[in-house]
Amino acid sequence: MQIDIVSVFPEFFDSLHVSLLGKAQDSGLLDIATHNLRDWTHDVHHSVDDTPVGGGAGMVMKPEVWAECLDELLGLTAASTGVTPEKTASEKEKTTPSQSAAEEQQQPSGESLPGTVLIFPNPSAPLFTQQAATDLSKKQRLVFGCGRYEGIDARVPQYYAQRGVETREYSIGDYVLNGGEVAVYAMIEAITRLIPGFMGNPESIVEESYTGEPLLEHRQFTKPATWRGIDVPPVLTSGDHGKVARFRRDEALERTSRMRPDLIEKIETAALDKADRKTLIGLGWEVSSTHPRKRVPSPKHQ
Ligand code: 6GU
Repeated sequence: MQIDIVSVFPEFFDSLHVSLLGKAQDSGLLDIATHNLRDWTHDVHHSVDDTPVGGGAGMVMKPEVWAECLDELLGLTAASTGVTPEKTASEKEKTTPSQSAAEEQQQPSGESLPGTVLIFPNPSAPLFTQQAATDLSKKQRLVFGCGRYEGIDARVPQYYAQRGVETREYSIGDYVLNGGEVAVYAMIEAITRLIPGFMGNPESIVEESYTGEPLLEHRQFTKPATWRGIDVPPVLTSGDHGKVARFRRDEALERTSRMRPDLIEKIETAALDKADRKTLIGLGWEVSSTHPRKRVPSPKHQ
């Protein structure tokens, strides 16, 4: 996989060359190139931002600089596109501006550079999930455009989507960062570790949280069995593999129920065995329909 990262702080990504990511690059599995957006400026100040049209605080990154950079990296020649027809409000629901832009052109996203995805971190975009990471780990080339300040002029992702480049925008969570760099770093780690051959032990991918069933993982312990007066759960040292598996499964269900009940609601009830159902019922869930539902506490007697 080839990864290109455009940023005004390319040195931020220097640490992508250490650890497992460094090894993957040495072995040829992965090729990561960083680019300084300012290399595509022409003015003496190398300016990349300007004030927002319509007013407001902060600065917005200029479309011209981004387009010169991305045209070159993507091997596209500069060309203008025609006027795009409008969509109805309901058709626009649940699409990012770049997705809807591609659809407005009646052009399947990804038509012009198959295998390449252009990704913009954006706190006002759909959440980046394990599903997105899995999907992106199968692509040939990812190009990340890191915005700073108040983000990049919205016409940039729209433009590339209209030119048939598969273009996506993602947020990594409900909090605000100073720029897209940390978000891109997180996405790259999540994506690249899923490339076949990247991990030393592929089983660790299968077992962990968010793959398959969306459950949080059980707690992990190593030796000694007693440390500073705290014991590991005795069942884990019992040698009974069946009991260990059940204990871990119940712990995963209990932790998920307590910390992420939204994930329990996503489980297909059909995927739960008898013991899972019993555990969930004990945790206050109803398991009679397609997905578990939290039982409403019955009103107290007066
Ligand atoms: Cl993708 N960017 C920024 N600036 N803040 C974020 C984010 C992205 N995701 C969550 N917060």
